[in-house]
Amino acid sequence: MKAVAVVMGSASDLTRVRPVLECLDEFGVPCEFRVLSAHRTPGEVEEWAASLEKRGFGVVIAAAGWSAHLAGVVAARTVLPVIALPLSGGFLQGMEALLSMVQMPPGVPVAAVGVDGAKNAALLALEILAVEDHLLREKLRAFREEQRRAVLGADAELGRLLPGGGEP
Ligand code: RP5
Repeated sequence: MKAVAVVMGSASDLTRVRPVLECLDEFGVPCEFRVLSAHRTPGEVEEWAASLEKRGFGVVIAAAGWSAHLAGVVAARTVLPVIALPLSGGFLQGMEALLSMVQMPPGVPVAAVGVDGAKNAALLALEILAVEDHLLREKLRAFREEQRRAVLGADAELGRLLPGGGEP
């Protein structure tokens, strides 16, 4: 099974990034997790990103806040798919990070999820790995089914509790 490489720009990002690690762990998918900054440790980011493909990683998640160029810098050094996770916490509540990430100039793309969309970043990474991993695909299908049941359970429960709720 290929692994997921996860990087965040600062230790101060951990609270918002933790759901990535929890989700990958729930699915039993290995990951490497680093704190590296595009502007404070540019050499190390480049070296790390350039090493990923030959070390068996299949996809990268790069999380950062403020004017977030980490995902783009990582993408510049690898042809592995890079998922950009913009984080809130900056002056513009994550809008600056979102735009920095989603508006990559043509030629070196990153796939951006929503602000603080850590769980979606992890799920998207899993879906990318699942293209070549039948077992992981089955786990993702089971997860979707769990969600379906949870919504239908809530629907039935509210139908019992509230006037007008539930099926006629
Ligand atoms: C970004 O700058 C980091 O991803 C973090 O979100 C933000 C602030 O970093 P610290 O000053 O808290 O280290 O590079």
